[in-house]
Amino acid sequence: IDSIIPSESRELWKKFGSKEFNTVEEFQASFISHVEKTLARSMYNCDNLAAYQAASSAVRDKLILHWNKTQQLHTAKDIKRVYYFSFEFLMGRAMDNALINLDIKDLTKEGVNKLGFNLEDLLEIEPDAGLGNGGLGRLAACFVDSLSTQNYAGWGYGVRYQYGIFAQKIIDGYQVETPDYWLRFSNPWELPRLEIQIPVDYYGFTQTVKDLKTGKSKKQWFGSERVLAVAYDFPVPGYDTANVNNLRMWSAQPTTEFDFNKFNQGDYQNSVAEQQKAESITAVLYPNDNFYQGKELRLKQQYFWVAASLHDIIRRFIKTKRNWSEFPDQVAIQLNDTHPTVAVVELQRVLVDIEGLDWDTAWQIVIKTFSYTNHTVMQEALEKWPLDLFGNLLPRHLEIIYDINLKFLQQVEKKFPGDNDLLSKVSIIEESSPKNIRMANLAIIGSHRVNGVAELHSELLRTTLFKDFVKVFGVEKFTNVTNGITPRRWLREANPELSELIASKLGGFGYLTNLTELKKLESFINDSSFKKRWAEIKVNNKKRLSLLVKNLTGIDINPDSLFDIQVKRIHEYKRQQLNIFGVIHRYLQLKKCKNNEERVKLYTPKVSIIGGKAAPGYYMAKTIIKLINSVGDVINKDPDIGDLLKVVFVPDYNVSKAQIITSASDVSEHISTAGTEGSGTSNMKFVLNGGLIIGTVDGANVEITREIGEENIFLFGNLAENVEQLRHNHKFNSLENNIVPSSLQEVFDAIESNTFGDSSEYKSLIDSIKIHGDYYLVTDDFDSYLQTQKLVDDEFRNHRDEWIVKCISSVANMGFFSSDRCIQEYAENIWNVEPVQE
Ligand code: GPQ
Repeated sequence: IDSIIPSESRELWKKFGSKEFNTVEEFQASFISHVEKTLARSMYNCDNLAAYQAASSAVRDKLILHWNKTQQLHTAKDIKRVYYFSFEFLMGRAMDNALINLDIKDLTKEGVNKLGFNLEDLLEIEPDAGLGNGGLGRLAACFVDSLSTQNYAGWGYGVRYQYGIFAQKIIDGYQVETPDYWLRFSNPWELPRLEIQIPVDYYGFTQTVKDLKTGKSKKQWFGSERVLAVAYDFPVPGYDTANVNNLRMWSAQPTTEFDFNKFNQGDYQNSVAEQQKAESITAVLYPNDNFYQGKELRLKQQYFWVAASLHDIIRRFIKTKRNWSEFPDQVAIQLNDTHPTVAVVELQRVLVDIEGLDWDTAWQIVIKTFSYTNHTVMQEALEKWPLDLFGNLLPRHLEIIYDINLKFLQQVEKKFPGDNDLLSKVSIIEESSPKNIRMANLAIIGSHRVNGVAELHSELLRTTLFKDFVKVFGVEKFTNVTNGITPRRWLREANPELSELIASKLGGFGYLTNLTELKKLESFINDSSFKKRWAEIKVNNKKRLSLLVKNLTGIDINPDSLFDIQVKRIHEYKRQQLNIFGVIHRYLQLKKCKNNEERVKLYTPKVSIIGGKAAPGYYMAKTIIKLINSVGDVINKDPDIGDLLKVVFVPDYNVSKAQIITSASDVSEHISTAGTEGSGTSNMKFVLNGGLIIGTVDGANVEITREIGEENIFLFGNLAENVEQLRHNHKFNSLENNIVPSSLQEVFDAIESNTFGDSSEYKSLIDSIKIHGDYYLVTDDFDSYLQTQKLVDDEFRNHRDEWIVKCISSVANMGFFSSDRCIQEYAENIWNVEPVQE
């Protein structure tokens, strides 16, 4: 590798090169050195926060050494790298994960213990890196873990938001958002690369200029506002490997250039204030999930991140002194949803306007470089930028989009002469007023592969949302990669006892990197001591959750009850309303019983646990949260009910809480209207941790069923293929023409008679079902849902041994859902990259 250090000096470098700690004592030395020198403290004023920071810094140092070696190896091997462009990385906490992946947890525990600290307490101090909304951001986090673990040269590129997803407080039953200023203490897990400063321009105008080299005229963009993108690197350790990849996050900074105009007019104060505005670009994560909101600042964020990332990648490529045609042999870029799609245009701009390639050559490079993942078929989530807004902020990019579109539509016209309907559907420009730029169309046209995130979802893409593109490009361009989860965080870290039990049976932790090995658990299905231990662990995990619930809400729950959990973003399509209506129905039935004896005879004691954030502007989702809390308030203090039914809303659901919650379910709910959930990934987490699921035939539930067997899952509800017809039928709903089943009507009656407080708060929720078409088919699925809940109760109460067998045999068949498998599929079928071996 090139270096400015003369060869005779290199021996010295090697001699004094840093050594990583490998023993308890070496860790302690590093820890104390950080307390004293990094933190400027001593044993006399080292509190838990300082101890957390010192321990993290010690571990971080070790990671950095691995990181350096990894980057040297990748550069020396001169291999193709993959870059995962994601607007969100929902990483959660870093420390415990690093300890596990580096296999130094025991060592660190002992190390801090002898110095007077408790490791578990220190781990609790770390704030979550909540740089994402939900499944999409968490998927990106699982993917970078798998990229590292499987020795790929794979970087993530993202945005270093100063405020991640808001913290949720529940006050009087309502969601209240408070800012998540996660960087309030220095963050040991990031490396500021303040010297990596990439200028990003906005606004301005375009002009035809003469190229000095070629003498030809070409278009050029002159931006009128400039900010700097500064790199912050988050090392991503693999498990059981020295491979440490990089997650590079960009932060916006003002340029050091002056606004001379203002300065000359003596307005120094304002010239500085203007510059200060740059920082707002990466100030806050937009808190919407599965919903598009066309705000200029968001487009600014997107271009900022994408321009900086591409610039970084191109700089790295240029160092290899290759011909541009080799760019796609060195670089694969995955677009995580359409958020980074402007990258397609930016690369074309750089190649044509700056590097001087001809249009067609450049465009072939672009297409070979990019591929695109779609995560939803829901219309309200699709990004469509108003043309004027876009053209004002990025005038040259708009021109390039016009050219891309023109050439594309000419090809389509050639293949399908006169099919104007097709042309208007596949056009990047939506001829509405005002006109819009359809980012999904641009992403498809600019990529060589497009994938959905579960089989059903990918099939729906091919037959509905993207069917016109299938006509144009052929079906091979549209593929599926079913989502997965990292078993390191979601089993080893989230469920230490179960992961150890499994390791004891499978001969070690090898299964964590080869998850299909879980299959061998099937041979223990009749081993009664194994089953006993399995059940014990579940109870332990339920106790751990009970403690968390008590701390967060003051509610006492009984770990012997059936724990029924639904945690995910609150959304009408995910149907938390169906869940809470079911809870109310159960409550009403309990109240109808003659006496306690009858109640106890008929009902399985159950705790309904629901958690998740609503987008701050999503009124209906917030109404659902309020209803859940109000129902809980009534039921939890009803002396007739006692332990037979408890309702808990877990406030501020996030990754670190998920790590306690996922191992504690008996059943979890994944009950979206069929055809609406792209994949779902928490369904996989719950089953992997020995919980059963109650679900609709939607997203990855379908493949979970295929893998674990129909007998091990509680499916209910209408199928995706019937949804359109059912919705159509609802068009004629009205108060007169009532389609609400009597079971649900009973629930509505209870709400409307103020059983759970002022019913006017819930009017819009009930109206959306009763008179506004019930778009999410609550009425159609309610009775089927209740029946299935009955089945769950019965199995849990009367067939506990079979229940445990179901759980074990499900876990045994979950190997497919490792995110390692996803990454292998992407690597082979989409990126064309291979793992790097020393
Ligand atoms: N997903 Cl479009 C999000 O979390 N946010 C979004 O804005 C969009 C999708 C989810 C999707 O709803 C889940 O079904 C998937 O499992 C997840 O992406 C990862 O693919």
